[in-house]
Amino acid sequence: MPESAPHKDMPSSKGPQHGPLAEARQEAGAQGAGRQPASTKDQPGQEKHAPSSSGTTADQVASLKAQLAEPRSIAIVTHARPDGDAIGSSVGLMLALRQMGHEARVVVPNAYADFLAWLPGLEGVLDHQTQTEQAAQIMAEAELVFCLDFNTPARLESLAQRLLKSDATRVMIDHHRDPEGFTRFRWHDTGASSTAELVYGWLEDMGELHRINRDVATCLYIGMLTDTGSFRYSNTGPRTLRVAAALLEHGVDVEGCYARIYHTFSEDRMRFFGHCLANNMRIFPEYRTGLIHVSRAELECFRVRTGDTEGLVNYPLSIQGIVFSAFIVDRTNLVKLSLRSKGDLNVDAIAREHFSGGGHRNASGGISNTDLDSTVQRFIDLLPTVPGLTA
Ligand SMILES: [Mn+2]
Repeated sequence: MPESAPHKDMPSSKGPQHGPLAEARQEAGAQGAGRQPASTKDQPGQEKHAPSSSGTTADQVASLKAQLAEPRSIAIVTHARPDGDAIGSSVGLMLALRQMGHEARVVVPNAYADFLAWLPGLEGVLDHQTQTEQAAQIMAEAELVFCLDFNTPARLESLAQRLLKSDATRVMIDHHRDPEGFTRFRWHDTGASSTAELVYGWLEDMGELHRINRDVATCLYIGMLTDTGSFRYSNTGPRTLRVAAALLEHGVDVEGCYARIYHTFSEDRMRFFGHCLANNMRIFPEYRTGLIHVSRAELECFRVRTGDTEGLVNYPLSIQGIVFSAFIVDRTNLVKLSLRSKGDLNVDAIAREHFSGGGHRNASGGISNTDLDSTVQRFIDLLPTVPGLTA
């Protein structure tokens, strides 16, 4: 994903994890999950001393330590269409668990993006969609299942049933709001930048920080880098940078990591962005709004591939004074909208009310059943009605 990727600019929220809402949520990720105290409800012994920022109790730490005192078969699962944090935290944990003497594999519901394909340890990842039998076997044999970067089994899609069927001990490590109670153990902190940051905390709690080597550090660093938009979103806290610093002590190649994640445009994609910005962007200063529209013919002309439009919606927000941005694209059978805002402007409400969608306050998505031109016009017509837009 590009540097400008919208992914993580918003708080996460609960609700059904499918349809346009889920898509917007997926786009929005977990950034800004809010620096709130970790939820400790449903946790055994929550009144006891909490040794870590995740609200995990000393009892929980001791109990899990005891379970890991002998070699175990461990599966690590993470959410569908896994992003940098999902893969980085999962593979980083897998490599650390292996060094602790366990047999560990990562099972993903479906494919991760190409820009992650260089990470160390990926040979330990099974794709439940394409390697179903092997993945099923790992899930069936696992004594423990670590659930990383998601808080409801629904985010596992087709893999969810395998998780719920297994009688393995489940451990959640996550930073999304309102976790469901489907795990025995929980390392959960909405104030953490990323699940990768929490995996570091987990290793700390377990007394296993010495397992971190350059590969583990690189995986965890990628999780932190991508979930914080390169350490620039509001979820970047003092601890985030302290943990990142500790990872750098292990020799993470900062420049190389950045380039492998963000300097990944094809020439087609770069020219497509240029075309959109030069020819398809409309700015409405009186409404502090920018809009980019793309037709199906243009998608074909620039050989735009899945994921190539990602991040484009953020560009108008870089114009001084613009607080509201829309990307409207004519996909096969459907016109789709991505909405972004800065500050208090609630694009979740706009998407819900006008475009059968939703998401977060500053990042949402929706759909339109009319054609591209009339959708664009409808969007422009609603600007005067949006509270707080006129300066
Ligand atoms: Mn995350």
